[in-house]
Amino acid sequence: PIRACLFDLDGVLVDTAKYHFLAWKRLAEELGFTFTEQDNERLKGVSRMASLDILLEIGGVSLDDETKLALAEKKNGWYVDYISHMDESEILPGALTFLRELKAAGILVALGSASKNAMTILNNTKMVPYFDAIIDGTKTASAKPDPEVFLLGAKELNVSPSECVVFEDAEAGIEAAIRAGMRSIGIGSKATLSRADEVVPSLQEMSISRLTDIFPAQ
Ligand code: G16
Ligand code: MG
Repeated sequence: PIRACLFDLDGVLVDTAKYHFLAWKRLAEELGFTFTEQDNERLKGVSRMASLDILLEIGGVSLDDETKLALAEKKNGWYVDYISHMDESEILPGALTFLRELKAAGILVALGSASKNAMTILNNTKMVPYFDAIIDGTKTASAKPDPEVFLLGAKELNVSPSECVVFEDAEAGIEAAIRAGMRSIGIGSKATLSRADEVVPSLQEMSISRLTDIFPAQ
């Protein structure tokens, strides 16, 4: 049976990708090259330092580690400033309805995000009360596609991976779910999330009855 649902944050519950994009674009412009929305797709679900490496590769720039750390901090400063203005209106359609339905049914809920800023986002959007466990980038050593973030979630909820369903918008996140031995539902397009057990355009298409259709109890 399914006892727990684990949610990615950016791209599943909120659209913070647009703020990451604004901040990375600003950094790229300072460094003298352009960074497009299409380039930004490559950063989704990827950790901050790995994102910077991809950005620098796109710009054809190579820098030492100390400079890179300073640039990552600069980008994060801008990003933190953008997300400090977030509120409940930025929760993606269908997310709250589904979280409430899960809570009412006694299905456990965890966050599994790569972001070190997840708590700020959950606080500003008032989503904290929906979670039985919160695992974010401050608690993990290895980034997705490593399964660590989801395995820690299952551990904290006291459930086994086979009882968990992961909701993810990034390919690396689906891969992490598979490596964790969990079921997964992709949020977005079938083309990029082909390895997920099922793909839906948004959480608006999700409900417990849909979940049991996708994963019938054996
Ligand atoms: C999010 C975003 C990524 C971002 C990462 C780290 O992951 O999708 O673009 O680079 O977190 O964020 P921060 O710089 O705030 O630590 P997720 O796992 O919520 O999709
Ligand atoms: Mg994501």
